[in-house]
Amino acid sequence: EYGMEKPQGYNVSFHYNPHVEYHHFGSSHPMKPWRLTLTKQLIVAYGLEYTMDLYEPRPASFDELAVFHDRQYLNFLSHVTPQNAKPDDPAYIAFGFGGESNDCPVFDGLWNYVSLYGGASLHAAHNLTNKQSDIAINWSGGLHHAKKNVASGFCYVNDIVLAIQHLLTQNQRVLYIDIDVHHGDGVEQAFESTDRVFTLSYHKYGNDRHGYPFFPGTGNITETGPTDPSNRGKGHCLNIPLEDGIDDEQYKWLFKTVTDAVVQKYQPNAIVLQSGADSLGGDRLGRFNLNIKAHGFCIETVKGYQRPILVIGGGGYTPRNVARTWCHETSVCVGATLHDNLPSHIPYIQAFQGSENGDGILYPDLHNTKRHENVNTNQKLQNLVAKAMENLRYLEG
Ligand code: ZLM
Ligand code: CA
Ligand code: ZN
Repeated sequence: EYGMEKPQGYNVSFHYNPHVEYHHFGSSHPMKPWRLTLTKQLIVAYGLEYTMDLYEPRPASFDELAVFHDRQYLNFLSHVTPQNAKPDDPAYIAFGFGGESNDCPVFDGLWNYVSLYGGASLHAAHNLTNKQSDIAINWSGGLHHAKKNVASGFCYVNDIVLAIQHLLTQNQRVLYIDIDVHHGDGVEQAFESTDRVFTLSYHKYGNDRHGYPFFPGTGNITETGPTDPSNRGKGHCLNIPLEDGIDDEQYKWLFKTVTDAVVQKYQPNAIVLQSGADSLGGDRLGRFNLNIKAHGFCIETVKGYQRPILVIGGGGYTPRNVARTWCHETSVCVGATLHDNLPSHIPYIQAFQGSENGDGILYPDLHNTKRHENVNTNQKLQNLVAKAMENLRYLEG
């Protein structure tokens, strides 16, 4: 109906187990797995499912997750329930649960949820190493804050680290790029002592007017990995700290300038792209002013490097715009163009209708300086790029 044809050249695979949708972090928690339901509905409504190989991956096993995570931590994750949780237990707190924020609640089916998104990223990574796909997509993954034995920032298991570990069995160098509005600290930390992974994160950084840092509080331009010159990981990390309100033109320029330089100097054999949608304008937790096509420009740019790519989700707290963005980015991966009027036969079409919700179109204007004034000046961004280029000189040896 929409005239989709399989474009030449790219084999794209889509890795998704719909059971992830049925998990709830709690009624007012910002992380809503049903945003994946909306995403899948848009992808199906536009006919994109016929342009990709679709897989429904099995959950990752305990042993597969233990390639990165501590077994004691996984033991805890696999047994804890809302009924048996002991919030005063020191182990509970040490594993990142509890505390006043309740960022990482214990909910029903937690273990099932983490093994599903972990399994999907692992399956996607396998498809790349088997050369079955050029681009493998898992919108349910991208949980970049999880540490080997600590849950953090809505992330319990780090599917990205697991996927990169698998890619390293066949690739000498893997580049990790993170456009989520938060710093990709868990991935950076996991590979801080190797030169076989380069981590690059773009994010909001700095304190709010009450002096509280934007989560997780790390990722300044000066943080480039270990400082000890005998550590192989030295210089193999680049952080791009940004301020509130960055707009499309600034972000696109910055992303292309810096990422082009990293790819040219590091020469990765494979790329993992975390495409967190909380960097869009209008996100419930984010602070940027990006439109969907500017966010998608990052995927287009990375596709242009002609390396195997694992595309994964991440944050994104205004579900209708998460769905729009990831549908658009799926179309970018397969090389299709989508019309702006949403197909009418979408089950949850009301989520996209009305002036507050984007008027039934795929690309509503999300730029809103009333919500977040742009305090990034072009001069500040130029200075940032100059510092980034300076940091990259370390790669020349
Ligand atoms: N305060 N409920 C991004 C992870 C961001 C930690 C600041 C007290 C929330 C947030 C949870 C329902 C990714 C922090 C917060 C609140 C310490 C964060 C539960 C609202 C709610 O309503 C909420 C009771 C909750 C959490 C807001 N948490 C907003 N921002 C961050 C974590 C994850 O996008 O990067 C990848 C998926 N946490 O700022 C505090 C430090 C406690
Ligand atoms: Ca980021
Ligand atoms: Zn985020």
